[in-house]
Amino acid sequence: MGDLDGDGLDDLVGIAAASVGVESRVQILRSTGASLVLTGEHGPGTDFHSVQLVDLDADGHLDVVASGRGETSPTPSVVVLWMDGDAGIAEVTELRPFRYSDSVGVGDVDEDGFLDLVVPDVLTEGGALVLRGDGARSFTEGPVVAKGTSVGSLHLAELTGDGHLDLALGQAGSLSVLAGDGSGGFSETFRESAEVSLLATADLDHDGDLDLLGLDSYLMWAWFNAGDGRAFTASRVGPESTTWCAVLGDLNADGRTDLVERFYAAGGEGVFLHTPDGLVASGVLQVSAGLGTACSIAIGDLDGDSTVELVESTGSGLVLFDGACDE
Ligand SMILES: [Ca+2]
Ligand SMILES: [Ca+2]
Ligand SMILES: [Ca+2]
Ligand SMILES: [Ca+2]
Repeated sequence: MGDLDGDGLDDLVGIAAASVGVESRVQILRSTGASLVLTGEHGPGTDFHSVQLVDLDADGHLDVVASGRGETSPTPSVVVLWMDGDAGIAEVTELRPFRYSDSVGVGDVDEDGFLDLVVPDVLTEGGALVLRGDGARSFTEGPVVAKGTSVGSLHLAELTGDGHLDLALGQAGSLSVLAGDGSGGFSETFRESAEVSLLATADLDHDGDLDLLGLDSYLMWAWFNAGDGRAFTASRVGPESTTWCAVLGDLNADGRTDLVERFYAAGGEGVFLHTPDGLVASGVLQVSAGLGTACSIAIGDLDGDSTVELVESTGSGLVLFDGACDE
């Protein structure tokens, strides 16, 4: 979610999931405060799995980075929708095909003032490819990080405390952290055995550094940063149940990151809310049957009441939890 038209209300960018014979589409849904109106659509064309909203060309309007896993379709699996500031699509850039490219890192890794992309690239050389942005809607292929490895999940964040963006990689059989040098290069500072997907970062223990969060064998783990990105302490968080997806956000406006998980539960599937203070579980927000295995949760303020809403895609529609997250 993000404010695409500058009216102060968060708008929604979603993925209309693929079905048999139909590929997925990215849909732009503008919030009027009372309802959501479809204002743009891209696709079908690839199996989109995730979207990110970021102003890539620095024109003051949020743009959309949509990415897919590239498993069912060899078509471009990373697409940038350049938005017009009124929740419409002004221009589309389709990058070349990747595979498992649903987690795209966005940040200025070479510190030239323009945002860059880092994309897992199992299809060609392995590792993750740096795509340097020029601020004018085009990208130049840069170095391949961790060449030859199978990267399934990736997250770009400052983990080492030196001000340069670093990379966390969920590779086949390992979790690793690579320190960025500020010019687009990365070198490994940490590695341990794990099979991590859905990598994310947040300061989970409120000690001033970003920690790692991810799924290992469908269970949520946190890796607490010692501060320099070289040592992390692994700790289980969340329900002892298969988790499909998760999202981080500040649900109760206390300035601390909360975690919402979609997980398998007896009688259906649940949405689990972690409150702050060391990720102590606060319990099940909702358990309902028939949510399906499609995985999409978003947090934002759709109606402008200054409390966030939690939106769940059910595969057949959207479920909205409005301001339901006070402790
Ligand atoms: Ca923009
Ligand atoms: Ca850059
Ligand atoms: Ca760093
Ligand atoms: Ca921390």
